[in-house]
Amino acid sequence: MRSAHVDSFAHDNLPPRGLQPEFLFELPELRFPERLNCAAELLDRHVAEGRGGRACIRAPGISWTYAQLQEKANRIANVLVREMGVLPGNRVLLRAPNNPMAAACWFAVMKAGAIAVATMPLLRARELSTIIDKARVTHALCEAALAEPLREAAAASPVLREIRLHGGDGADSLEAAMARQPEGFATLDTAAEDCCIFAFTSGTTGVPKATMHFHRDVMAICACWPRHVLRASSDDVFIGSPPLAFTFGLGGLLLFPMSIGASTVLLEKASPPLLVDAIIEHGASVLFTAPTSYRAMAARGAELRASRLRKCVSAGEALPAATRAQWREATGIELIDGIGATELLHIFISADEAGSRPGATGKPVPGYRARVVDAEGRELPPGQVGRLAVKGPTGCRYLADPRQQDYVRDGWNYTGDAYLVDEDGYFHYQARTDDMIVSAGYNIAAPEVEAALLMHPAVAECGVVGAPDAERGQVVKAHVVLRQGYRPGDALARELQDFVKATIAPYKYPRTIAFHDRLPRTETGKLQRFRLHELG
Ligand code: 3UK
Repeated sequence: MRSAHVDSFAHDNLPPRGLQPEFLFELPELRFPERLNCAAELLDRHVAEGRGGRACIRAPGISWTYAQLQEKANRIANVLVREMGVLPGNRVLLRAPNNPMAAACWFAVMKAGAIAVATMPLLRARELSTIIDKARVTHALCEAALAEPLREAAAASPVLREIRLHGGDGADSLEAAMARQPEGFATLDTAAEDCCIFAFTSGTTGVPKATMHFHRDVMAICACWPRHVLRASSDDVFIGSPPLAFTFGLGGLLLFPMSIGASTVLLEKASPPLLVDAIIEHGASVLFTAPTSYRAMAARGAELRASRLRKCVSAGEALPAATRAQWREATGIELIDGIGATELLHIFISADEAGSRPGATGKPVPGYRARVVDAEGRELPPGQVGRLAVKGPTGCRYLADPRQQDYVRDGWNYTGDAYLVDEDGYFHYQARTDDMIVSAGYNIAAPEVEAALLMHPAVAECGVVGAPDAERGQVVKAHVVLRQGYRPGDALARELQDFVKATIAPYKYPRTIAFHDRLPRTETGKLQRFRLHELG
């Protein structure tokens, strides 16, 4: 393989071959050429084949065609290469809310053969510093309104040379530089195995890990889940809440629509009420968001029934059966659940609307294999809970990180999830392996207790953890947010306890219940269980 990278940092820091997962390319659509640039495939190809006039990216007050996005990306790529001195293989940090310029910057980095390090808008200087140091970030493109923490982090970095701001004004803005540059740019002829993104894990605890992905990986995820499970069409309008810095959002809101010539709506703010408004206003038909957001949007089901919404994807957290039913009753739409991971880039177990089963995530996505194994890596029979192991065309490569050995063993990717497979080959999520509560010798999966609580009409949101207990080791504790019209108190706590006992095995019931106004969640919609422990 002849790399196009001049800066070999990524290549030099790949995990050793023996610690990398096995990669599978059995499907014909996964036989990629040796030379591949994902921007050529996802963007340039549409223009070259005469689809440049089609709508590509929409946002409040903005609508760009494929040709317009290409022109912006080309101009930015020229700024990167000619003005900022970005070399192929350099790391370019991206910091912006989901908006059209964020997408143009991402494609510019791909076109220049550099590596995009997208960051969550809410990160502060300290967190940005960790990322800049780890990824040896050399350059940054940043939304002006979010510049301050990045400037602070940059001041402490010997490697980060230049930050260019967009979305503000001034003679030194990215937009001013773009206007000086030509509208043409020859997308770099990269190797399929050249790195193009470092995606940091959204990890709820610990030092963040950087996952490394190739141009081929980006195209591989487009060829698997969207093509075989989602099956959207070029007339679909995609929309959703996950940040583009989260690979769930990058895939769902940018790569997948563009891989089929469809259009996407990028929203800087996508809280449940704003998301519903935007779905209606933009006539969106394919939605990506997390379970907690579906629960909050269900109240406006009647409006959504009258909209063009037709496909709804849930990921990031387990989808409780009650949430699936609530959404179907509210909107008439069956949710498409899928488990993905930053390490594997996108969804690898899922089910389409017709194949869905309440309480199950689904089956391995074509292109991937999955199994449930015991602590020694032996496959378990149906019905037994064990560790989830996955392999496919994408897989875990941590940037210079000893934790590679924990995630990849014998060629399989271990996601850290406890699962069981039923007799029909459906995979049922139980918990994160470290979220199993052990109470008086019983293993209790926190999400199972949460799913039961959510079936009670009083419960809007809940999070279950193991609280330390002298006698039982741990006891099940539930943190509950009530729906409007319900009052917290001992009577309701007892009612919820009895309800759980009648719904699942009685020993799993929460011995203590605390009521809250909201639960702590990450920017990606995940419950922060460690913070529930802190709530006491
Ligand atoms: C959990 C799920 C049950 C699971 C992601 C879609 O979430 C994504 O990536 P992260 O690296 O987290 C991975 C972990 O999150 N999880 C995700 N989806 C589900 N658990 N049911 C689900 N449907 O613990 C997994 O190991 O933040 C999701 C696409 C791309 C992604 N990066």
